[in-house]
Amino acid sequence: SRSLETYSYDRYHPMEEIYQWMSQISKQYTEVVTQNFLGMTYEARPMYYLKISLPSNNPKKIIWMDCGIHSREWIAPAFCQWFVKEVLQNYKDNSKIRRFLMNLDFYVLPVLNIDGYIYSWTTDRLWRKSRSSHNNGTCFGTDLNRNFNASWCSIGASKNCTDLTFCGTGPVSEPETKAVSSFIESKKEDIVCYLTMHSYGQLILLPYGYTKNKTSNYEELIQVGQKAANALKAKHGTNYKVGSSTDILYASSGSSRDWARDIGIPFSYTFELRDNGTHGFLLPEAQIQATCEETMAAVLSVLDDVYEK
Ligand code: ING
Ligand code: ZN
Repeated sequence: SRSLETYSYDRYHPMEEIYQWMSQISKQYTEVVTQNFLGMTYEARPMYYLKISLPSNNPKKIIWMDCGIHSREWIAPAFCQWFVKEVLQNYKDNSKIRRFLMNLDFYVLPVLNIDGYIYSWTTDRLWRKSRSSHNNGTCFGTDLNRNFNASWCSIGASKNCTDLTFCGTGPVSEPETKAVSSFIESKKEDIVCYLTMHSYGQLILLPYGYTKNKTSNYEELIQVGQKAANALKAKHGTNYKVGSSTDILYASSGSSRDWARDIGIPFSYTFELRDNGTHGFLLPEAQIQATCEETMAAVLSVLDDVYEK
């Protein structure tokens, strides 16, 4: 099959199609991509990440990217798929991508919150959280981006299940966050960059969200982020703001990005993709291509900087 070429990257896809896409591209590109089991979701669906890696004698560092921790932010999984497609289509001819792959492995988790993503397709388009059951089955969903072990539930998160930012019953109480945390923890010595894709707001956010304190490499994170925002704008003129979560968005605890920085991954960013609120989470399919093109430019810019360090 020619799934990589014929798949519609400018459309949103239900989870079943994303599962098929993952399995097909890993069969079509056996020499560079493998599909790997990460864990099970609350509703017992398998989570897989794609590892894109070329054989090389160099010791390689890892770039991690996850999409779809919040289910209604459909543009994020669309970007993870776009990113994989671009790398696979271009690594042979594009010297920059080839050079990255000689020195870096990409680990991509296209949909982190699979149960929520399916629910946003079948039942409630604006569902954000996971689908875990609480209070004797009367309340559903943990905000997985408040459930990581980074000053858990101290600020900008709620202990009430009926809230959108419910932090769960304890740090890393959810199977999805457990799967991601333990995998990243096991590879942390080699991971140089943690990227997590959200929408919307057109922001590149750096740590921290749970404190006003700055990370030790704050200036560098700002510089790399600002350069990425410039590369992004050069594509289609889209404006992004760059800064820490507390400075330019809001305070929040338990995010994957803050946790990744706290365990020692030097570069850790949240991308808030298009738009600025006109369509919000309901970004029209007509904007997928341009959004992915510009985001790709930004991510490549980050990789350029990360790779040189
Ligand atoms: N925004 C993110 C949220 O989880 C965020 C913003 C990211 C805050 C990372 C803190 C850390 O609320 C969306 N749109 O989900
Ligand atoms: Zn989000």
